[in-house]
Amino acid sequence: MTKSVNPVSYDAKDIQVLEGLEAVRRRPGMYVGGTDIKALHHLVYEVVDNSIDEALAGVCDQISVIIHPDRSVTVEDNGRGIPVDIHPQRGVPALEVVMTTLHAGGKFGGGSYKVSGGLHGVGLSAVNALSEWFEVEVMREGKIHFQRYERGRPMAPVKVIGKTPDGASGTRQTFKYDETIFSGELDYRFDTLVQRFREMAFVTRGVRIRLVDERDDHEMTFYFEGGITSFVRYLNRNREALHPVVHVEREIDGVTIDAAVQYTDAYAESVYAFANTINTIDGGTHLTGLRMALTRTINDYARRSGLLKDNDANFTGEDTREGLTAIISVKHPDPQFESQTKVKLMNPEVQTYTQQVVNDAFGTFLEENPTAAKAIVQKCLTSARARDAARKARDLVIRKSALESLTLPGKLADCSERDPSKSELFIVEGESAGGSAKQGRDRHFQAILPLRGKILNTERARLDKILANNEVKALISALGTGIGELFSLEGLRYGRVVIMTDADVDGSHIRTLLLTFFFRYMQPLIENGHLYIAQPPLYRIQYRQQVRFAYTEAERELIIKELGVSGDRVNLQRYKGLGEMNPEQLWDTTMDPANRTLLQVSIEDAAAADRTFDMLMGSQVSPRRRFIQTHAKDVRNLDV
Ligand code: 0RA
Repeated sequence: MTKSVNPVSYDAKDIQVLEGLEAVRRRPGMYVGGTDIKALHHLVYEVVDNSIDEALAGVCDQISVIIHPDRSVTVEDNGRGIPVDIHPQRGVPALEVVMTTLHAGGKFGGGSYKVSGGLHGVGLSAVNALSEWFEVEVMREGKIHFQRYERGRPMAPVKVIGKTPDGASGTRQTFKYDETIFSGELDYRFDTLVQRFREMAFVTRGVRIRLVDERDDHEMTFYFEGGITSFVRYLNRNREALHPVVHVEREIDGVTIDAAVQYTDAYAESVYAFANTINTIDGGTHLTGLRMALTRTINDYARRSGLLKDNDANFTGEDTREGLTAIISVKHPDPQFESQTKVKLMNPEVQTYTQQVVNDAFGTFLEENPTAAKAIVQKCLTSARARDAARKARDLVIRKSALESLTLPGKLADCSERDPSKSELFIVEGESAGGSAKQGRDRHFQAILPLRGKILNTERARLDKILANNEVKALISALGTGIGELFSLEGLRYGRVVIMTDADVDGSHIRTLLLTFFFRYMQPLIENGHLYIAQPPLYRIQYRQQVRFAYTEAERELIIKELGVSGDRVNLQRYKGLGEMNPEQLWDTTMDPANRTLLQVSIEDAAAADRTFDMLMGSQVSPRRRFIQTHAKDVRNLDV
């Protein structure tokens, strides 16, 4: 490294800062997990996490996130504002320290700063380093302070640019990710952000999170007065509850335990665990604590009340989970996670605390509400009896499907390539789309499996019913892997499995069902990157001899602009389904490896679909219909 010969501008600390930011830019993977679309969303989460921390501290109740058309993002809160007083060691405003020093967060403003996040917790400085530009406005003590950074470096000292309205305070941050670092066709996905902010709003009671998408003028606001009690009601809105939501919130040793529990008449379990507002999809000690407490209190109650007789066995954990909907959300000053990608909370003390808190609250609830308690125990009894029978039936189906997979289904249009690493299977919905796909494909390496209509439109679909479904059986046979415990990648006949459905509500419903199926029965297929979603275009745009395809609304406008004619002189066709495309168009736009875009499905995508599926299934028909209709104009909402 060359020595700095400039005596005025840099001292040792500044050099450290620049080296820190340079390290982030050189190895973004270490700080935000990569340079792909997921990492891009992490930038937003990181910035929002800081505002959520203000909300958790009880000094902020409004957060706005705005996605601008130029792909910059604004995050605004009405918290106390990032401190701007001069930092004693560094001699610059604290704001600048936060923005330029790695992991600066915990080091000032009291040890308790930074509760949310924690998974990535890399701080604003990492986002700053990875942004082409980053502007901060702080409203504090009557003044508006401003600073702009480019690629992590301040362009000028913090400057006062105005007065705040009476008593107002807060922070507004706008940043544009650096396109030299995050490359490729990247853009924010509204639905991905919606999912995250909805959850954050649920587990941070009283905060209002507004998400605005200026790209297509569309916004959503999340505010849940009841916190996770609202969350449980929301999850159960299509189910019959056996009792009101049981809620408890308590702090032990600086750890806040927030739990909400409600049993329903459904079969499935819907339990979600959060640590510092992050959805810990792999669970952890908080989830274990919750489950153990429920099993234990229900067993205790059932014994004491004589509902379980002396020679009856205790309920197992599984018995007490059928029909259970619950949220466990903990806030921990020092969360330990299993690893970067697997989201699992490891702090051992959290299990003890959670168990204690839920034991007390749920035990008391059962004692004081005998009618509800009896209904819950009854449910567990039924579940225990059904479990043996169900397990036997299910094993039979799994074994049978393994046998049946020896014969290929009749409607599979197979390819000639036998090497799985070179072949692809398109799962296509509907007869006409299946026809186009069969004609349009390259039969050397592309196989087509058409599925008929709503493959699994079963209310409260039980696992064995799903597996017995003919369409699903065909799918299992075509893949050659078996399912469940008998799944093996060795038998996989196609290296790429592509779900190709219409861009409408039915299409996204079927996609959700398929993703759920793969998530539950063929997880290794997803984990090993074999599952994809095809991206058919939304529009065909023709002007004289030129034909172009647009995959998003924004792209449609861009193309029309590029063609240099007014919108009404082009011939615009909106594809309502794959079946409307002729075979050549389907090949050109969606199937040809040289032109197409495939979305690789991650395990998080599939888990999210599984949750959506959970919401789609319910015992009452009309609310389910309502869910689908409310989202009908926003198809991408199901496109998790
Ligand atoms: C450190 C200390 C204090 C507030 C913050 C940071 C803070 C950070 C961010 C980031 C986005 N919005 C924010 N709002 C506040 C507390 C300062 C005090 O005691 O007044």
